[in-house]
Amino acid sequence: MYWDSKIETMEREELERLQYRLLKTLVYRLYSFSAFYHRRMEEAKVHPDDVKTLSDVTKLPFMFKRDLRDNYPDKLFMATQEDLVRYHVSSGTTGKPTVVGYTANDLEEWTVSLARALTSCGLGTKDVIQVSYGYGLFTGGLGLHYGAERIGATVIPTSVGGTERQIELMQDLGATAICCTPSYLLHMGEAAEKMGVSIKKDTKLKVGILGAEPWTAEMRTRIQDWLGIKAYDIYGTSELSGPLFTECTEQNGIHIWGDFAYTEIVDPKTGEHVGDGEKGELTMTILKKEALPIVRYRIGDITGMEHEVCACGRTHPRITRITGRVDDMLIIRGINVFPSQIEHTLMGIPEVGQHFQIVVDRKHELDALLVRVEVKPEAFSDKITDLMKIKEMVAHRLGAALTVNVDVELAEPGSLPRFEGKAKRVIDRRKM
Ligand code: DLL
Repeated sequence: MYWDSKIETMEREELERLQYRLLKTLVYRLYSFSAFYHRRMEEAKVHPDDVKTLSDVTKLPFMFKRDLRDNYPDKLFMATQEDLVRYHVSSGTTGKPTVVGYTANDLEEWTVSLARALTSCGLGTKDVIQVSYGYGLFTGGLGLHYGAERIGATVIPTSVGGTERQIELMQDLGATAICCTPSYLLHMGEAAEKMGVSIKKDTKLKVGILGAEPWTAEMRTRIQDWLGIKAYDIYGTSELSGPLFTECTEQNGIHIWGDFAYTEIVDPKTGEHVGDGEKGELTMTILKKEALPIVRYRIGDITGMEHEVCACGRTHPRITRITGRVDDMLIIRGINVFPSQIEHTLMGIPEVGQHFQIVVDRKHELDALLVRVEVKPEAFSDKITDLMKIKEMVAHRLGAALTVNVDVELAEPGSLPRFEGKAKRVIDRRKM
């Protein structure tokens, strides 16, 4: 159990005073000791003395992924190699990777954040936690490993892959929780069934800590019903340290520890703040990071923020489920389509399975959107007429939800790709 009631249930005003103190210290440190931030602040004509309240954070310049890439590998670091105790490297979907360095204090802050988060999911010393995120340069495995050990749980460090062995160990060692991507858990559930194992009936699994990729509320319902677990959303990015924040047992938004991060949601076009609850681009300042400070970092993920106190008693702000990335949006004949809208619609159709693929192409100079989706084994009868009806219905539902024409291909159960890490469901041939 890792429950810091003094911090986690702090009044909002008190938390904001603490954030202001941390921000002020950070800004002075950066202005004095970082050539990069000093130059950026001069360009923005802001001096640390101008930060007089927490809302003055908006005077500070934004930071983008390209700033990290342009300064590859370690030009933004504010710690010497002697002070660093670890590197993680994100592969990045495009361009150069980003390298993150950690001091011992950075690892400690990261571990505490996750220890609080896992506790808020009801986990503790009685739990056996299987960590099936990749161990290595990716932050998922090691991050959750240390967080889980800190709450006194017993860790099974399986990492990704070797799915049959994962299922055997889950049974033999009595795993009560699993940490992995939602798509890997779907794959594991199916692999277990092929081995004659029902995760719901034949294992002790009761909790999933699932994230590192977008997934919808409908997918959560399916996973929970199928596997008999409670599935919690976990969020983070390598630049912020790694996986950091989760929902609590209320499953009502991801708690962002305010003593760790100051969160803003901005309009991706104007950079202005949006209202409470409104969707925009997640922007974060990590208040205590030593080796690689992160200030007003435009993460690119789309979400909204709430400030109401959670029913669990925690007072820190919460963000809603990430619905996609600013750069994930597909523009189909001028209409904006997010992959999450497609998942949302598909998962509301009982005849289809959990696996799908989105293919965008250009045909006769026009964008064409194709959705391939597996049908459930029970719907995959030999009656062609039934399948035709399902196909038409899926195309109709998607067309209505997205307001663009969608071609649908029904795929046989088990025929679309499965993923051990982050799923790659979109193939945009226009970019190839
Ligand atoms: O994915 C860190 C992580 C590990 C998070 C394990 C959760 C669990 P990166 O590889 O740097 O770090 O990728 C970060 O993944 O900007 C989002 O676009 C996406 N992402 C992460 N968690 C979620 C989530 C890790 N819960 C990028 N929902 C982020 C939606 C997520 N997208």
